Amino acid sequence: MYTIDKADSRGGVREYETPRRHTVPTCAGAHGIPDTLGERPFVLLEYEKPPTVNYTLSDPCVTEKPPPKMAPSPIEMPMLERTRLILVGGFLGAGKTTLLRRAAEKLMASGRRVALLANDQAEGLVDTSLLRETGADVDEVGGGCFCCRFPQMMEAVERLMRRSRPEIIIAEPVGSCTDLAATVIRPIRKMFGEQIEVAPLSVLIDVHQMRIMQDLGREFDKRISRLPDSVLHIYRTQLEEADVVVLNKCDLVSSDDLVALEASLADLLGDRPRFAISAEAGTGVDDWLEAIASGETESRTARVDYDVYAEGEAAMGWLNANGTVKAQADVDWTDFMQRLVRQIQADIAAAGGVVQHLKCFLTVPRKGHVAGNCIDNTRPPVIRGNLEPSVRKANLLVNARVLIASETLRRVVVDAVERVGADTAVETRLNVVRSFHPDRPEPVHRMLDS
Ligand SMILES: Nc1nc2c(ncn2[C@@H]2O[C@H](COP(=O)(O)OP(=O)(O)O)[C@@H](O)[C@H]2O)c(=O)[nH]1
Ligand SMILES: [Mg+2]
Repeated sequence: MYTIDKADSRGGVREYETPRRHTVPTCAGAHGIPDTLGERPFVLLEYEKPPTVNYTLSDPCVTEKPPPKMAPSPIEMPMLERTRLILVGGFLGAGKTTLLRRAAEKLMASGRRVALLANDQAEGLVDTSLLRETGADVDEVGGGCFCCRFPQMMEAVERLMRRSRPEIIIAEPVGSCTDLAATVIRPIRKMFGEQIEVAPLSVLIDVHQMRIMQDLGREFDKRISRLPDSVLHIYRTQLEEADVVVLNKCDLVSSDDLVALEASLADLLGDRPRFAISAEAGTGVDDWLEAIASGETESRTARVDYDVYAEGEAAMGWLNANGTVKAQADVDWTDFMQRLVRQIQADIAAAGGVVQHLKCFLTVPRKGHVAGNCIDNTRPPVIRGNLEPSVRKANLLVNARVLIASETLRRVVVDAVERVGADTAVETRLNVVRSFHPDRPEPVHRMLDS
């Protein structure tokens, strides 16, 4: 049980119930900031009484954006006194980033100030680049999930609040992360409740992932899903703590299939609010936004077994790489991206891996981008965006989350990038390649009581 008393806030030793029970000394002063933050300023983390953040137009840190020229609001949302934090969880590839983009566009078109927060186990995120294209202010927490990097998350929230004074911040936790209610939502409500209001927790599951859950419900042969039980534990606990469940990619199934999938969701979740949407097409997104526009999260505690959760995360090889591509002549960059994603996907399958999410991104600042995505070993990649054939140099990002050994993943990606370069007469260079297995989740806080 988490307790906080006056002795804590005067710099004593606070005990947290974390997966591996340990004590966290609040030696960085009354703020409880882990030593790793050193002397860096951190305004929001006041435990006893969070300071009221009064931003004025004369505040030199505030960049006042011109009011958006927008159509009248189609989204019904009350005026907000506190910054509203909308967390959108869900497994890798469920469509969180796509939904964040869509939601930000809609809210900004309604005249709302919106900021977005991405999160990953390492830096160099495709998602951050994609989110920036909405025109919203974007920040990123790298190097670990929100729960294990809670102070960094709140630093990023503060940066966003100072930079663009958002009414709404939409945040996307790492797709393999669960137990958000206990490790992120309750700590925020407890420590920053005066400034931040946490919306009902939305958890996305796409129609393919829902089929896996549906089949498991029918005691279907688990091997078909090719997912270890530890990974399915993450799927289950993510849904368990959801206030609102969003079934995404409904454009990919027939209306009969959709009825069946929704019925399975109802079996799993009882009468919890559910939405069937297509984040890509925008269908159903307004209804979801209106539903989470008011009210606060119930913060339900999921029954997370940290040993199994850690095993599920560690089953995944994680790779973030960045580099450049250069061409001497015109190149069809969409075709290049198609080949690149297909090659990596095929090589991963040949090496015995199972793709959870593979994202590649080619970008030329202010000129455009091409993004390639695939979420399993077999479905063809989805390619979006455009780069003119005359582009001679672009930046390349590769993010891969795969059930495979991280060293194998590294070799596969490096070789595939080189091979596709050679086949297309494009000079490819990877400057930084980080590949690893996520560490055991060690949340900074874990509050099991509402
Ligand atoms: N058909 C379809 N594809 C979608 C939809 N939403 C997302 N996607 C695709 O699913 C893939 C993963 O999406 P992304 O937003 O990156 O997932 P995340 O890992 O949860 O952030 C991408 O190829 C998206 O284009 C949708 O509503 N319909
Ligand atoms: Mg994402």
